[in-house]
Amino acid sequence: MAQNPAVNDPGPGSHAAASGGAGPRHGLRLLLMWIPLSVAAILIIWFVWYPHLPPGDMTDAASGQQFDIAVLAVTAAPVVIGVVLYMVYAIVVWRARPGDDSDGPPIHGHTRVQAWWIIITSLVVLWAFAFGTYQLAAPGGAGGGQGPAPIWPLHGAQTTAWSPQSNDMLQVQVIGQQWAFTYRFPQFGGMESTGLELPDNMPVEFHVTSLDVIHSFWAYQLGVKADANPSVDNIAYAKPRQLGTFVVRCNELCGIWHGAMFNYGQVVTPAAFQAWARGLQINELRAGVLAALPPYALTYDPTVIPQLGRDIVKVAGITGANGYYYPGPQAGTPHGDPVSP
Ligand SMILES: [Cu+2]
Repeated sequence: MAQNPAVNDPGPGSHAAASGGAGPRHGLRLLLMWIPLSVAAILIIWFVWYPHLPPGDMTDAASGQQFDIAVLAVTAAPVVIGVVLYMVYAIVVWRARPGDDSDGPPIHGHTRVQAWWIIITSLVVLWAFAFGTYQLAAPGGAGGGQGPAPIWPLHGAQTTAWSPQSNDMLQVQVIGQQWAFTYRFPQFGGMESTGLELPDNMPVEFHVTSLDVIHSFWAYQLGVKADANPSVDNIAYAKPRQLGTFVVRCNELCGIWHGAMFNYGQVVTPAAFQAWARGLQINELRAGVLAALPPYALTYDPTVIPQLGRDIVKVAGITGANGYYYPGPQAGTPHGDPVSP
């Protein structure tokens, strides 16, 4: 292998200049370019990008996620800029000139550079770990489903009758089934609705469950996402802080109409919410809906809900998983019939 002629002997290429003490101070040059680029990137991320980042700031959970993304982007930007800047600098300054077939200078370990490399990368990783772990817990589990016994609850008073004047926790049961979400409100007589309204500036406790397969309750603007499993009471929290409309989507492939499994919700004033919920409760009481619904429970087994009546189960096929949504093989449909009930 050809040896580079003496390293101190300025050759025709740039290698010698790069390694010698007499050449330009590349580290300083890179630093002087890296600092203003990083500062500019951080300012742009924080003041221009951050306010528009998903998922917005409609709830405490959503704005927490928005903050996390902005902080991690600010952390990552100087690293990305450093890598790209070094690559561009190397291509421009250290590339071999035409006709230069010599090897680069032999490079040995550099204790100080290696030590700083390990220290800085370790600090960045530890920061991301500590920040991410803390932000996962606050506020109230960051809008994620925590299972039936949350270890990061949101502050709020647990009551049997919800009132807009105090800090009462609103309990909302989210029921997923193929292919719709419905919502039950135990503090309003177990009333069930097809749309979701929430009171502004009040803590909300979602109890997410399913009647059949696994769905996922994803209220994007609320920053809430929780799996809906049959016979599991999955709890998630959020506290709205803005009036407006939000979308609820199923985020777990759950069958042929999964893509159509969405509806809309609204954050309204606490008084408007109370009027809406009470109105529905009274209507459902009058119409006999409350009496026909199964008693409010944290989970349901649709195959044993006596209130539905056997005829309904046979005809409409609302038994959920392994039920009549997908009738098994029969005469004429040897592979089952996933379409007609
Ligand atoms: Cu679904």
